[in-house]
Amino acid sequence: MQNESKKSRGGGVISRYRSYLPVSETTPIVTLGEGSTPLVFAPRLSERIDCRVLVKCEGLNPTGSFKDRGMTVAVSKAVESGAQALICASTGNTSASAAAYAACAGIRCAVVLPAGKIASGKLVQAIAHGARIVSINGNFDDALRIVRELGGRDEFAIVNSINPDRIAGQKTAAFEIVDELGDAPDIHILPLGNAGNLTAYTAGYSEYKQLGKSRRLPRMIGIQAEHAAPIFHHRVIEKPETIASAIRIGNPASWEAAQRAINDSSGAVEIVTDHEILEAQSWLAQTEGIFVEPASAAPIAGLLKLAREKRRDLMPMDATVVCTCTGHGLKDPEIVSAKLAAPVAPNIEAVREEITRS
Ligand code: AN7
Repeated sequence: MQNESKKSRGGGVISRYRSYLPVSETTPIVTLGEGSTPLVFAPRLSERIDCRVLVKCEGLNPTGSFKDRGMTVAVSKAVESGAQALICASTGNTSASAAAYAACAGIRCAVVLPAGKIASGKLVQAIAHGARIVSINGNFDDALRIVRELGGRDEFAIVNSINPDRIAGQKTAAFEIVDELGDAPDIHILPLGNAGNLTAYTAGYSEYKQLGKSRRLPRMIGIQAEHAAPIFHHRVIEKPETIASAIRIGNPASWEAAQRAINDSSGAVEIVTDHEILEAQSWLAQTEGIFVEPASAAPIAGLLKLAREKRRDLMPMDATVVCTCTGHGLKDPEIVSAKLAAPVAPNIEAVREEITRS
């Protein structure tokens, strides 16, 4: 009975793509049923940029971000190797995911976070799942440096994307897209923080092409926030700043691999301002009905900018474009709730006036 209930739990990316992942018959699978996320056609966005745009809604994973795909593999492997605790640095989503998968596995989890820079939804998740939270007076890059040292020294398994099992799990998003479309898209666009996800998609698309499951490799386009754009500027940014706290990163761990993937695919790195990110977030929510967190609105802002600048070299008319929206809008409620108007008097006139106010 117990075995049966374990077997039927979730599904998830390991059960869907087992032969492509570094697991064996004996690996204990830790899953929350991640993956198989919707790939949604976005008609108004398509019209605005004269391409066929599909949004991969990664906010619909169990903890609300793409991190779960990598976490199921990394945590399963960590448990297999006997780890008693996980550790990660995070701008928020990795810690939320690690905390949930550690709880599922029945092991401890410690997360090292830049104090005051984690969106409230993500912080609440880490607390709810019982992680040990250590806030530092530093940024994400400082946190990752500390975690690298601690992980090497103590009994912790590091579950940041410097762990290759994370990248292996995340490449399943590219498999899903090809399986659904019958080929890879012409262009794939996504936010760039530590650059692990762009590296993972590239690995997934390449593997499928080698196996003859697709005919082409997409042009990979990464979007960074203007003041947190080390890859765009080709230099470490000591004090990165952006409203999109998930990608507030100045020294990406997968920098070289991502740069190579972008070059090899005739891709590009572009930057967008915080204002453009917030505009894109609100526009996507109000015209397509898709609510994503600010970091995930960055590639939408990037698409709109490329269209505005008529960059047909990068984005030819009628190309099929997949945009990964990496995290759910509910992760960062403060960004939006500030727009709420003040309460009015409890009578019909006041309510009607408020409704019809332009
Ligand atoms: C919503 O959680 O780095 O380029 O510590 O949460 O693969 O780093 C999150 C990154 C994009 C960037 N969108 O992806 C963390 C963390 C969202 C994110 C990224 C992140 P990578």
